[in-house]
Amino acid sequence: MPMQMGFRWYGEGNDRIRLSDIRQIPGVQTIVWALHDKLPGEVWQSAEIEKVVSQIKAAGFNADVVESVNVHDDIKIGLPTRDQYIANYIQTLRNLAPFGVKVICYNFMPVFDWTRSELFHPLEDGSTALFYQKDMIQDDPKKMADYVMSFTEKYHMSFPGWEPERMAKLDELFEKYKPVTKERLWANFQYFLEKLMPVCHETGIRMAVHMDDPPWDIFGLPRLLVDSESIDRFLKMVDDPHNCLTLCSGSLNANPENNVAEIVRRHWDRIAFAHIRNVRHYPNGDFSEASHRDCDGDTGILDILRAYHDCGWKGYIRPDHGRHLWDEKPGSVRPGYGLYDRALGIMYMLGAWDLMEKENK
Ligand code: CS2
Ligand code: MN
Repeated sequence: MPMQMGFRWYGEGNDRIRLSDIRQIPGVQTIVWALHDKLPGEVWQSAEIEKVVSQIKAAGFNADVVESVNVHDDIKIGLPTRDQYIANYIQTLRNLAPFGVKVICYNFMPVFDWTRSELFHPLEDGSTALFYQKDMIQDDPKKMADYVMSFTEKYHMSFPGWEPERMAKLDELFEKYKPVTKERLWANFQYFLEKLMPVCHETGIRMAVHMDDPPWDIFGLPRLLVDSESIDRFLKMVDDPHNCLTLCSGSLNANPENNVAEIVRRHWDRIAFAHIRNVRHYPNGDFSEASHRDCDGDTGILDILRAYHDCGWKGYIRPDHGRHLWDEKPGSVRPGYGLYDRALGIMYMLGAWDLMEKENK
């Protein structure tokens, strides 16, 4: 099977974008989905899975990739309760497999998923994009969480990894993470994955960890998947073809030292899922997200696509965050997940890909 283009969809009633809209973007085969009302640690029931998968299939797509089945904090912290949460996670995998799910994207970041200081930062062309102002994300996690939560309240829109239920207990969560050094977190990660591998072998599901975003420690919380060395360590730690990566170009390239194309060439056979996102750096360490066009950012999108193509890579790929364009405004669009810029991103990626295919013939 060749590379498969995907599009992330938040589900009926939870996403203004309809499957029929996505159908009109050339080349999309896979809907990247999740049960977004599930809290980390809850079992996804077959009937709930069936409902969403049947909508996806009826619209003419496959439902091969789930993003994300979130990992409960107790597993990351390594509390005795983790075994029950791991058992629940395994049950979710077993429930997903009969519906043809092949890849699970997840992350292992303490407390927060992606972190930004601004969700609708104005760009020169009149669009807006997610923005990271370095000096805003230093010592006060509350301020940032309040900013994201005020958005959630105002627009009745919650984000995966930013569940209000968890954010309400931020102090408690930070307290629980206190003993979790970087090495402990690695050990807890290994424990989790080793428990999962047998069920991955049984079901064929590949676990694909997302890179940490941004790829450095924030608010004193350790982050693991931040560069080439840590990716090597991760893949060796559980050296199993079912232990894979979601290689997110924009997350990694938030640190301009990271060369994503090089990582693709080294580990393409362990990359189950590729996120393509472009980032523009400012000299003071701030960064903004950008269109997928290579020259609009500093991520090296064309080199990355060429690396995947050269390696004969056959995984799932999707445009990651895009800018908000035209009528996409706070309240009408999920930050980073508008229709237009991601659709443009797909056309850009497929344009480059088709040309490389043609040249190879
Ligand atoms: C996503 C991540 O929006 C994004 O940046 O790529 O939030 C991703 O879904 C999670 O980290 C995976 O668990
Ligand atoms: Mn990503």
